[in-house]
Amino acid sequence: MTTAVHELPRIAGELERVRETTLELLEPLDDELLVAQVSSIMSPLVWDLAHIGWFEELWLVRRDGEQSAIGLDELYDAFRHERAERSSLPILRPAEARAYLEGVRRRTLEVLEDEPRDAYLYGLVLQHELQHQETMLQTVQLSGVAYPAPFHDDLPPSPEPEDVLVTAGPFTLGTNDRLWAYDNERPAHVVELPAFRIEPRPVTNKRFVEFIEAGGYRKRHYWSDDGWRWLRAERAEAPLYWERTDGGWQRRRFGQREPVPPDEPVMHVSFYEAEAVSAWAGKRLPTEAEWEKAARETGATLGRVWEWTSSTFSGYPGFEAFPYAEYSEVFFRDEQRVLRGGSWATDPLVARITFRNWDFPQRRQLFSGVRLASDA
Ligand code: AVJ
Ligand code: FE
Repeated sequence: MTTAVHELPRIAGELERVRETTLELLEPLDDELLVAQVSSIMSPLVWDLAHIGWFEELWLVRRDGEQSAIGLDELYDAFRHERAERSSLPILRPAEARAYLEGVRRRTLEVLEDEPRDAYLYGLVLQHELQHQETMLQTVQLSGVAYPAPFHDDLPPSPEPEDVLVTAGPFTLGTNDRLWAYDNERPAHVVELPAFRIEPRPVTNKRFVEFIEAGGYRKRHYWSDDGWRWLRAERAEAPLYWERTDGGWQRRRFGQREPVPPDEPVMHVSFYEAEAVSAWAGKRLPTEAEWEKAARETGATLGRVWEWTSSTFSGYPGFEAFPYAEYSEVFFRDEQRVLRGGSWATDPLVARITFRNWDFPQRRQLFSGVRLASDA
């Protein structure tokens, strides 16, 4: 799919918009934080930054098989080194990384003008940068530094929801779109589901506190075997960043302590906690097929928190890796759980109904919450 001339201004505009957001996101942070290994499960922020440029160079500038000019493949190919090792590699310093991104961008725009690459490659690179923005915000939150928390007041209160019935019958899961969709969203295929019920909104903090006060973190029967093992090892008593005080539950959000806002969706819960709160409510997690059908037929509230589903990450029937197996295929493993919907930190270019996110079930640094389903 080559790029039509009339598409060029939109592509150039999106490249600029997304880059501005990346730089704005890092702007308030000093170099010391940018190079720090904040957590063993995250890259140093300056690695994410240069990796964004490296990925752009790979897909939008370099010719097939061409090496990166200054040997950056060894440093910025995500499969060469674990995240925890990256701060001890000779990675670019913040000023060098910024200069590298600028240089790549200059060449990207030249190529775009002279001999544009296939349109989907621009979509790939834009979405890649946006996904790393969300990853970087997770790292900033983990670091605990004071940071102008974005979008905080945009979350409207969500009153406790009623169930919505989704009637039995076939629907189309996934898409055949080849412009914006990732390989793991294809091919579209018909799935037949029994009727089920699903809540129209994610579980709120207020409801999650009820779960905690009901002994949710102490009662074995709410937890799966793996979940209970995780709970014992982690000694979790509440979502990540929460703390019980004399004045009630507080949380740390981008360096600020604040009372947990009762009407916001609960955030920073693992898959295991999502399962447990479901069991406490007498419900269950939706499968990702149920999630997508409900989103199509009932109009979901996308973009508040990522929602854990009960599905493990795998290829749809007829899946073909494209354009590289390391985006999705190497993660098709039973231990990876699918999350759907998108969080407040997810750009609309990424948060589409068919988009599939995934992570290990124990992860809580994600802006992750939970929505409850049940059999009809
Ligand atoms: C889709 C968020 C799981 O961060 O591992 C970024 C996105 N892939 N660079 C990840 C991704 C390659 C991916 N997730
Ligand atoms: Fe990446």
